[in-house]
Amino acid sequence: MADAYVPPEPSKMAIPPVESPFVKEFLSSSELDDATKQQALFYAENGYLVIDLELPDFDEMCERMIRDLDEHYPKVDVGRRIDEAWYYNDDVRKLAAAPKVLDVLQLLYQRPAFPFQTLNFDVGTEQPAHSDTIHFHCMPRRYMVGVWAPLEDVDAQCGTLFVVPGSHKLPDYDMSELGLLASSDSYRSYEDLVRRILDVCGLKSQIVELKRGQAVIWSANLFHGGSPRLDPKRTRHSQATHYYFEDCMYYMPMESDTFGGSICYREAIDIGTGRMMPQTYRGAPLELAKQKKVFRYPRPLPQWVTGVPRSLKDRIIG
Ligand SMILES: O=C(O)CCC(=O)C(=O)O
Repeated sequence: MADAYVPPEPSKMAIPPVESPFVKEFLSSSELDDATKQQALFYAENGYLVIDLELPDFDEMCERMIRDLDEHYPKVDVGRRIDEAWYYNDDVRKLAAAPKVLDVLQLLYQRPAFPFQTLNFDVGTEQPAHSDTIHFHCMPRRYMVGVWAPLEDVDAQCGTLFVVPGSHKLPDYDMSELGLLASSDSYRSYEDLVRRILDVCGLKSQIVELKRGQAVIWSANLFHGGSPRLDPKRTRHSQATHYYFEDCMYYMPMESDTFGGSICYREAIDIGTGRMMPQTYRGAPLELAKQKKVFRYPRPLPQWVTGVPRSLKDRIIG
């Protein structure tokens, strides 16, 4: 006799609970308090959430970061930013690993999150709308978020961040779906298409005005960017940190032809602990050292980074 049919269990799906069609079901059966459930529902609907960071001595920390990072900004007018300042700046690392952020992400995604990448800015980027899933993604999908924390109060005048509420529900397009080559040369066309997609879907951007000490979390596929700098004399000191969740495989969509079988995997270091994170695909370990194409962090890594496979230590890949 055939085994009795066992109906599938939505909580076992490889979709973050807060991004799942069953989000209301998950929340009603969870033990979260009502205020947290409301926040989770807001995030599920809109794709972003403003939180208080609750970091001690944050004013002093921000002033120190602004001062110490100054010499590291490239001397260019457009696209000025510092990649991976956590290599040498402890405050950047501390902000990236803020316990409150990790707690909220655990509540929303029901998995441990870890910061793997930072960007610091001294002025607004005026960057057109984009989804981070075009830059770095993972399998299962959408286990990635961005968190943006201003180091000073920010508003429309300084070109604060904007988000496009609800846009996270669009497909997480890759370059081939958009009819483009998977290459950074296609990025301008990607931005043009995104603008037209958001327009035709009637999705409107909204600026995020924040006080120092607050941060905005956005989901993997939420479209966002930098609003125009209405007062070009204003600074906009800020840090964007990107987070992955454990037990995933991490990769670089713009360097990959996923269905053509060419995937550019990426290293993922937990900036908080300094551990090179293990990766899995459908529960089985994924060995980066055996992959053809791997995006690596710039070498040399800080000495406190651990768990780097020997074969990855001196190989130039990607
Ligand atoms: O800071 C900004 O204006 C944009 C940041 C951003 O798009 C990102 O970090 O993904």
